[in-house]
Amino acid sequence: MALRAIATRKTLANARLGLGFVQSRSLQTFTLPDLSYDYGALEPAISGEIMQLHHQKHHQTYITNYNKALEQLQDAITKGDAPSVAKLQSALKFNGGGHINHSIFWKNLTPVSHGGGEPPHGSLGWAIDANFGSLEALIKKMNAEGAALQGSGWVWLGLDKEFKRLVIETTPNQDPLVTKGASLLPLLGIDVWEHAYYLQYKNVRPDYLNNIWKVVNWKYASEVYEKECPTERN
Ligand code: MN3
Repeated sequence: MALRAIATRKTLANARLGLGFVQSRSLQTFTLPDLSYDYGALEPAISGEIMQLHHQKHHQTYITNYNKALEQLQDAITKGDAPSVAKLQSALKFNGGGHINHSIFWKNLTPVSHGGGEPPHGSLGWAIDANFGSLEALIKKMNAEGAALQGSGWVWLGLDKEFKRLVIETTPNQDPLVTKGASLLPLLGIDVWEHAYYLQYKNVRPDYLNNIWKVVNWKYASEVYEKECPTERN
């Protein structure tokens, strides 16, 4: 995730700590991560127009509003303004979640020429078979849950780090997977907001869900899984 440390605009002149100096604090803000492929490279599964708007406009807006909320949060904390701290929580969850989720989503996709849609090899492939019966069964289940999700949200393949098992979950709005459990690690997230498919698929979310698997980057999901559940070598 792109991180940038900037000095806050306000030098915290009233944050004297009784030690005779003024503590200068910095605020970490976020920037739009680059994609590792061109906007049009996922066609025909996802159009270049969708990818460009989704990345440059939608994701950027979550980041802009997240940074704003973080700045306001720091301000409110400095002032001991508890009501403002409480009021900011929903903006932090929504925009911070939007940034977290989209940063994962871009890595979950890759052009066919770079292995998009190639089934996972190794331990993630075995875990999928053990948990769901087959990759086809997993896809069917995620598509069904994604299609049934009311309004906007995400459908996830996650790893429960505590029990070392795979789970399928959905989250509403921009809630990140961790809101469903602290031990849940996202391997693959599919954005089912209309902005992710409407320009190409109109109201037919199931067609978008069927086609997105052609550009899913299972290599990324496998790497995240392997890191958490290293293959035992005999
Ligand atoms: Mn989106």
